[in-house]
Amino acid sequence: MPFGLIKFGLSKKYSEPRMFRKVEQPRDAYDVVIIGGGGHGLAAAYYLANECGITNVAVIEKGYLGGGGTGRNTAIVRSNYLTEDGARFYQKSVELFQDLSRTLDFNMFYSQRGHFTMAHSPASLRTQRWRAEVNKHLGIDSEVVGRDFIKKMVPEIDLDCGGHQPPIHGALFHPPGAIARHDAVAWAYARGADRKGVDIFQQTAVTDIEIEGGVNMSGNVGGRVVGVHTDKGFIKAGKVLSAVAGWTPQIQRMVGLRTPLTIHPLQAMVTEPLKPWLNTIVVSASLHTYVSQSSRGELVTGGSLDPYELTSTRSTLEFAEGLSGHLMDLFPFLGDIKVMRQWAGLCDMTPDFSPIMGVTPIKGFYIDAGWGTWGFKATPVSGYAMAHTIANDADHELIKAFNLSRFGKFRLVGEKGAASVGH
Ligand code: PYC
Repeated sequence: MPFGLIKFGLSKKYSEPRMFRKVEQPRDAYDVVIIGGGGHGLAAAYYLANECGITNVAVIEKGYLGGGGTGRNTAIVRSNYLTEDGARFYQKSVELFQDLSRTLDFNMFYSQRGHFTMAHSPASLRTQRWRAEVNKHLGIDSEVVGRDFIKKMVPEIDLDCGGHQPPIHGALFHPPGAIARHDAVAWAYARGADRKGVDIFQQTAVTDIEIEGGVNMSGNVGGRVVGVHTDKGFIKAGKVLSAVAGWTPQIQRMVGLRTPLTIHPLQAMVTEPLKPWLNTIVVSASLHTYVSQSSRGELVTGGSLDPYELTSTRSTLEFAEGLSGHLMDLFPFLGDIKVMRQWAGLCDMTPDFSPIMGVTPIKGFYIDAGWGTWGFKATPVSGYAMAHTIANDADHELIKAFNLSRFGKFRLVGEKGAASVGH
């Protein structure tokens, strides 16, 4: 064992540095309480403190930081969306991601790889063309490419899928597509927020939210937030952000808000490490498969949503079998590779496949939800936009289209065609 390591381990002088302070007890009051210590909640805390000058902030997490959707995704970053609102929003996220390791002084292993969305039919190719046009209009690097280009970039792929599936006709290629180390994103935002004075509480549950006013005479939800009850006591706060993704229904019940969210598990798995061979991210929505190779050599891969509503992060053999079959349709030589781990995350699905963000009918209660299968890549921009929304008590320009009120006005932001995951 290297001498430096022994010295570090035994000496009090070299005690293990903590990434952030451990605050035992919340204060009586904060300006803002953020429910949820995942990437989104922590990023909102960081931008509130760093950009909006609001540092009297508490983040309340019932488990551990990044233990929900942040640590359970396949870490893909891209902005090749279908609608102008979606593409613009994710474009800002990619820009923030590209500089994030430097901004937060924390290596997130951000690795730009290029992202292929394979089209197995003329109809799918048409959708990819549409996406490419929207993307190009906004200055996002995306292009429809043919089979020769795909084969050159991914020589191992079987474009005919062994005859078991419809052949690949072409693809949408998005050079800025990237992967990152997902835990590091949560830790870096937590450390950044902590250094600005934000208090972070893990293993602390919000049990209720106190509203003054509440439901009015016409039965409409309203009133204003005055604080949150936790298992460590009541915390007074005039502004509360819910950033709990798959747990949003539990929080929305506390304030009497209705959303059209349904919760479904989404499963993923990693293989044993292999020598580097896959330099890009490969997605086939028709085969319900997406795969990239991590810096450790593991193939990180996932499938479609479980088709039933369930708030549980169990994983199934049926999923591993189904996904392995589709992976082998694309890359037949993977037949001998071992699967090392599999898991599930919770997806809070909206009818239009876009998030729900912004102010709500309850004054001081803000929502960041509807992350479905696309939440990790929005971590920086959701934090940034929610921080500005909370500070100004008005939806930030980038998220105006995603307000909960759109469902009552039939102004949906249809992004199903840009989802990587089969539904
Ligand atoms: O939206 O890029 C995506 C994605 C990949 C895996 C799950 N969602």
